[in-house]
Amino acid sequence: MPGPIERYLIEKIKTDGSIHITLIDPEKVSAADAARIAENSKNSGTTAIMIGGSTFVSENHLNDVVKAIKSKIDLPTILFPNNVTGISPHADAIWFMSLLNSVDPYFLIGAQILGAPLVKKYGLEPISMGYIIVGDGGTAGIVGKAMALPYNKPELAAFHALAGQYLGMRFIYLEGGSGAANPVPPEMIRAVKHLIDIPLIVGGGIRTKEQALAAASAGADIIVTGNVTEANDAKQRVSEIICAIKSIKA
Ligand code: 1GP
Repeated sequence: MPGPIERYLIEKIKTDGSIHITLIDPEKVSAADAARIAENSKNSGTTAIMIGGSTFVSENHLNDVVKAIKSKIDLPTILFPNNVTGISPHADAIWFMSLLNSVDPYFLIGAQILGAPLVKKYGLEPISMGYIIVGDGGTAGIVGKAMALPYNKPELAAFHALAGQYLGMRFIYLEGGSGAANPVPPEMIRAVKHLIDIPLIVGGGIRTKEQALAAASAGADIIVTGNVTEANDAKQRVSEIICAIKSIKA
């Protein structure tokens, strides 16, 4: 049964069309900076805050970051773990994810087996998600030992996504890699969306309203931005991105 955070996301997608989620990488920011970024993003109209990063390992700092964010804003906090060290008892929910194109069983099911009892103990809401790394894959691709799917093979991404749906996953995430030179191309988003019936998350390298609009128009239900949210002119750029994706439904 979907929990309250999942129902909130689905409801938002229903009313707004495409929605935006802010990703905060605890490795890159202090707890105070994370809280400031989250507050600015909330003011710009973001829907939720995701917390995680590919090479992040300090559980203490993760706890501080989540607590600081929660003390400032009331948006849902969703963990985006790279490993079992990415689990904090202070968050609301966790993407309970499997890296579908990893060649290492640890990232397919090993970390999940170790993490599941912690998720239960902490009372976190698990939201099942199939994670697919595409393009050059960036750090996430290297750490997760993914066979990154080339941008010119959209059908491969679609087959992975459909397999995830058939395995019971309730969201699919197409990941271009944080800071990717080129975001996931609209043709790939379209091909995946055409085959699946569950919400599609797209992130990695989205820096402009034009890129966000292209992704949302191609079928992305959730647009994730990380780097842009930490930029000096973040307030304006995140607001523009959110306005752009909302304009599709309007
Ligand atoms: C990375 O998809 C996210 O996991 C966000 O990427 O930092 O490039 O926005 P950016």
